[in-house]
Amino acid sequence: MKRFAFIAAAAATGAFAASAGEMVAFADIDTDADGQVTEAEFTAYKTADGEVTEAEAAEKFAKIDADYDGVVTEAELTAAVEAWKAEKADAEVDVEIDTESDSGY
Ligand SMILES: [Ca+2]
Ligand SMILES: [Ca+2]
Repeated sequence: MKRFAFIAAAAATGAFAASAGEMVAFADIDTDADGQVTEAEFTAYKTADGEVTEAEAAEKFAKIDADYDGVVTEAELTAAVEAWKAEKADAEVDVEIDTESDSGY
């Protein structure tokens, strides 16, 4: 029973870490607190847990840096997070629509 409790706790911690990763805090990424996130700061933040490679981080950074000036502002980050949320909401709606259309075939 103890072993089961430990596994459940570990799973819960993992789930929390995943959702915390999605709730991006600008200040956490902007390590020198100059109000701008450089690619180096972003890469260091994203690769810290070892789940994201430097190449993946660079790709994400390029997507967030909407005006391509090489730094991400808090506004750009917020916009990217909002876009991601909207995308996720759309995806959930699509799944529901797909499920219904599939039953029609
Ligand atoms: Ca910075
Ligand atoms: Ca920018």
